[in-house]
Amino acid sequence: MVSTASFTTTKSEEIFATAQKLMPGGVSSPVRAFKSVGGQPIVFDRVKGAYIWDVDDNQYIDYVGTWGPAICGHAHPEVITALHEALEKGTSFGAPSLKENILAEMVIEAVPSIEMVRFVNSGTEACMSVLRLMRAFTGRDKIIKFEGCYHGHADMFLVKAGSGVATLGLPDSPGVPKTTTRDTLTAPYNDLEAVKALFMENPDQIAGVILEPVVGNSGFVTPDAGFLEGLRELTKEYGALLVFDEVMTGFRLAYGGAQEKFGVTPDLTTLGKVIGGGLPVGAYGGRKDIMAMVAPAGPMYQAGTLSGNPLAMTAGIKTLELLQKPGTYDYLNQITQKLSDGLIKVAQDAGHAVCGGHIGAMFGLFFTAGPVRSYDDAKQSDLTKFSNFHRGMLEEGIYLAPSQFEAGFTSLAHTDEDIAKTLEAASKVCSSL
Ligand code: KE4
Repeated sequence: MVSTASFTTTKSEEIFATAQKLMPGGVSSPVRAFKSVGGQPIVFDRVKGAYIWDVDDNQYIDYVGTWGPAICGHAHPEVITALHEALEKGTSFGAPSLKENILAEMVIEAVPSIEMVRFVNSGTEACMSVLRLMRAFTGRDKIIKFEGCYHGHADMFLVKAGSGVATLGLPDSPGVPKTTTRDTLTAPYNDLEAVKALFMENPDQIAGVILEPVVGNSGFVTPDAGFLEGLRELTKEYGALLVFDEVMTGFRLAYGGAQEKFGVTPDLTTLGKVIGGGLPVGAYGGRKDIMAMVAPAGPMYQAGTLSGNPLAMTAGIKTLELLQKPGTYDYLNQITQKLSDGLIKVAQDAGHAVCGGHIGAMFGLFFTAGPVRSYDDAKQSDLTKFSNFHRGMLEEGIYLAPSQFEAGFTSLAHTDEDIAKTLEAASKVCSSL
């Protein structure tokens, strides 16, 4: 274990001790509790650019980026200014606003599959709504998801889910009736044969297939060549819908997300994180003929008090405007490649078995020789070594996602100097793992 004498977390410990009396596990979302990496969760005070400061005034280079939204860097001045202006007009109308049209046009313009979009308040809401839409449009009840993929915490998705469910090693969640997960079929990621078998075993019963086109919730796992294309063909062949959950990958792998990157267009897409620019936003969208089912245009009901609120729309609009600037994704790819290649090299140079990689502004690594093609592979990696690596990097001022079953995120604010500092820290930590 690496320890740096100057690193103290006194105030974090005090605040977190109180938090545990007030909120389950002391957190508003389980993965923040550091359960799988151990040690004292850090309580943070402020963020700016590529950095985050805790309540003990320790500064870290941040590769969590509030789990994806901070792709332009935290508290970007242009986002903050736009929000100040929007605030003068109030926080929520609960009625149509021009800002919804503007963000909707930007999303439709950017994402190949989206001809029409509905805004909601989180990725969970987006995924649970798109599931209802898949079933409404096809009249079929069953869905296929992949082991280790996470689509938010709605009941029907809590089957072999990734992210916090995997992090906490939960055998799925109590409180989810068997009747709600009876129609959720699962297959190993990258296993087209398993998907084909499910279609053959459940003829005319499967509404669709939903997946993370690049997985972030089993750790970073990429689709084999032909996997996404194969799913596109299988769903067409069996009259089912293909849904890309791009809550994490949307606007991060490319401006048009994974579907632009890989050239595979699903029928429906879910979004979140980046399109809210740090405020609560989710969205689902796709083919017009399908979206026409959504109330009040059609009979499928879905609603939300704060959906499309002008503050969240403002942050999303400004964030996407910043991402539209020429060279954005070349820069993100370049610095993330330098980081990812560098981390793997320093770990290997220190004698550790390691694999990983990046796409766009998303990266990950596993302490195993690999390859890691599925959740089962990910679970075989050295989780203890990851925990010690995480803690060591934290004490060196580098904040990585506190779970092996998460991905890492860079931003336009991360510089070559930040990457160099990160690799220097990683070299020191890996030599003492
Ligand atoms: P939210 O409800 O957390 O906004 O989105 C759910 C969701 C849906 N789909 C994908 C691919 C996602 O990654 C997520 C949420 N991601 C996690 C991190 N892996 C959010 C962090 C957390 O749960 O605290």
